[in-house]
Amino acid sequence: MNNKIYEISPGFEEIMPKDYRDLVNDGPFGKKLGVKDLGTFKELLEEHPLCAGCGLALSKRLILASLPSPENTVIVGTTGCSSLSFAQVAIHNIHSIFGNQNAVATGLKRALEIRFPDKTKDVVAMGGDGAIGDIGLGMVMHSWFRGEKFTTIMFDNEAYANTGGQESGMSQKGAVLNMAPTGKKYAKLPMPEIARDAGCVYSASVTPARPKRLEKMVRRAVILARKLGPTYIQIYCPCPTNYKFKPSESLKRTKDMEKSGAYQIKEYISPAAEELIKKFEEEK
Ligand SMILES: Cc1ncc(C[n+]2csc(CCOP(=O)(O)OP(=O)(O)O)c2C)c(N)n1
Ligand code: SF4
Ligand SMILES: [Mg+2]
Repeated sequence: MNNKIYEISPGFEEIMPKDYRDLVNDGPFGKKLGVKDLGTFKELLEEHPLCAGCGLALSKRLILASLPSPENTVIVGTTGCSSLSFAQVAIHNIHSIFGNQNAVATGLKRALEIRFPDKTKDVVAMGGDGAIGDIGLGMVMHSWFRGEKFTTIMFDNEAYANTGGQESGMSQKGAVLNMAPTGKKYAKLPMPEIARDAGCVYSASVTPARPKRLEKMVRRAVILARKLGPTYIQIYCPCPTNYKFKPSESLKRTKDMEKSGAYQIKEYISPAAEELIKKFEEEK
């Protein structure tokens, strides 16, 4: 990754926060690292405002460390807890109004293709389960129907966390939240299957308890989107604040969710995507 875009203007070195100086001086740019080196560098700067133990923060760091070409990537975020830490992200990103991320990403990807015809520019739309699975679902699905070539990543904390804990379509049946006191009445939306059926050439679900798997999925999704069409990844992000468990128990909860089958790791790959994956993973 080229760190030119983050260089500190002469004369401002002293007043920039230490985290920022560390990032410029010792960051991952130009080195081929990955999730195994997480903790030795910062793509999501420290001092972000998410709660202690928030699964979004960990998942976001893992995603950022997994992007195949971060200096040529633009992230389109949207309203929700995840948007609160985009100011700390050292990769180009823009904010879109709640649920609009896939419409904005569509325009951006098309514009980048016209502006940089000889370069590969990756676009990744990211948002919560409310933004992607509920309120923005129409725009999400239509970007998939149209075959837009970018990746959509859902931070699935199974709630509208940022607004105090309403149930979402992605909450589990029976989930009780601050503003869903009688328990959710219907099942979690089958988003990986919906994505597959709506035209995503690659659709996967994973948790941050499996960083290597997550890394592989993000790389596959972004590279496949360049050539073939839309791709989707869903990541379970435990929310201790709304689900009322200790922040120190987030990873344990994630593993328990997997063990009980409440959260399943999935990967759907279209035949064309399978062929392409074989090619680029052999080359690698
Ligand atoms: C158009 C619009 N509708 C509703 C809201 C209020 N709102 C802000 S964040 C949010 C919930 C976000 O839930 P989710 O996408 O799951 O993200 P999380 O906060 O859980 O990470 C809602 C309903 C808004 N800001 N804009
Ligand atoms: S409310 Fe939940 S999702 Fe939002 S920052 Fe806190 S722990 Fe993370
Ligand atoms: Mg949510």
